[in-house]
Amino acid sequence: TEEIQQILSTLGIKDMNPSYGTGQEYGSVQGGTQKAIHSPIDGQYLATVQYATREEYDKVIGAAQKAFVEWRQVPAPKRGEIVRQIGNKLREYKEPLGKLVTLEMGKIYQEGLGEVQEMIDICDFAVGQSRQLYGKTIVSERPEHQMLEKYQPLGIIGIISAFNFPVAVWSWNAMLAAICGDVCVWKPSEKTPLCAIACQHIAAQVLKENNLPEGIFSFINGDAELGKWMAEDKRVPLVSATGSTRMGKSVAQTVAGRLGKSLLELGGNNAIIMTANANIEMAMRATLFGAVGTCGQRCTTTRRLIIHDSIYDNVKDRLVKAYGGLSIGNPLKADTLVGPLIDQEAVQGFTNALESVQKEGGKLLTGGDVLSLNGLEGGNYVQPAIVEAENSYQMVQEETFAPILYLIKYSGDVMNAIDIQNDVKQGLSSAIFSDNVQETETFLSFRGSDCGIANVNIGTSGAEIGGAFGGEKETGGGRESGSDSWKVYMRRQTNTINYSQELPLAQGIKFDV
Ligand code: UN1
Repeated sequence: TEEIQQILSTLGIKDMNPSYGTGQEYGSVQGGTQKAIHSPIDGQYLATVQYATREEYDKVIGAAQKAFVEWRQVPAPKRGEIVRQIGNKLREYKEPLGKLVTLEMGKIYQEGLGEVQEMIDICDFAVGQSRQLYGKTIVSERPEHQMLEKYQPLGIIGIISAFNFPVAVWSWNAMLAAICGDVCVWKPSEKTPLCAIACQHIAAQVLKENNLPEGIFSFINGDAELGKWMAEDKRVPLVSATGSTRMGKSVAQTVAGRLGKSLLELGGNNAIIMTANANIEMAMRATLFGAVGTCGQRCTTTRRLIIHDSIYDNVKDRLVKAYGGLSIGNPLKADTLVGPLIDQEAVQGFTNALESVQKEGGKLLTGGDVLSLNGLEGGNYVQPAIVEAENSYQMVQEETFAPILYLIKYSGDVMNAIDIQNDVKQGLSSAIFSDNVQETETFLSFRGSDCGIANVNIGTSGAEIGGAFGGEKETGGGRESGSDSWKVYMRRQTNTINYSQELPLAQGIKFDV
């Protein structure tokens, strides 16, 4: 608790009263449920936050609507300047914020810092993008006509984010939305509200320093009910939701019911293919990071390893050995590679999945224990597991948000491996390790990986922010972060301008009066 107090005060958060979260102008949150937050590291109490009531939610949306009218008038490069200042503050607060991520979410400190770095990077990206909200000019089929395409601000963007990337995913959405002229209302995961309070505080400080309304970036704590309010709310033209497929389906159906837009980045079931031509050394390192990094709680986590039969036993033995030497423990300690799971429910999910997959015929090769570590008895530690399995097993088809790696053997051609890789409901990230160009190009071709992310000789997780991030099938189809993802946050308009004195109709239609 002393540690958390120190971090919060370094971040300038004097009052842990969650009323802060919805912004000072709106008054305090008084009505809703209280929720105590405990660290997954050792179970220590961190703070208590309060959920907003429906009235308070409406107040925040009302203020966001007002802020939008002001913000959309600010020229996009000037909006970029605000995002630049946020990026600078994040640089300044990188260590305490990274540490807060570790304390509240449990990922190792290096990954906590890495997550803040993703925020800084997306700020830089958004600043550049703020001068590049390009539309096309289009030649008209009519004389002395001109056509063009414009991107206009959309309005309020609802952001629903997950516990596993408690700060970065907000920034991917919020920084792009901001340069597009939109305002954001953020519903962070119930499991990581403190990280959200810290980010909100940083954004609010910058707004205040620039005399801008705080409704440009808002946040509200709440549970699934709050998510439902947002999904149903016509005042929120776009809802961007990151998390489980179950949550995404419910949000998408509700948003679609009012013909709103949703941007979905949901579950993955990511595989690495290791062919007979793989550089095994590299593939092993990528697999380890992908499978046990963040304790298996990335949506890009490597969950399946599809290995050619000629190298299968070799890879299996080496992996089992490497798993034996993993340093599991306090994520704040420099030599720890695997921290805790987020909560006891996740630990239960891990053990249940292992039990089920063994009933289906899976063979547990290593790991699977629930650990009680000295001095960290209240933490949620597990021994990452490797299971020999078939792709068709029901458990292998599911995304279990925990460190379980399934080994699947294939034989013959690379197409056999690709078919296995694609034979799941999800379609987020995928990778192949091979030094054979026929194999790698096939993997990247129309009959190759069906995922939103397909990599060669690097693993499934740890994507750079410059690319569009997201996936196909039950992953939801949305793309966040880099490339042209910004377009989702704008409404697109086609303009036809006639600078002649005639009124020729399209398609040569005659309609003379
Ligand atoms: C997520 O798990 O929701 O590619 C995001 C990665 C990170 C982002 C993961 N850059 O693993």
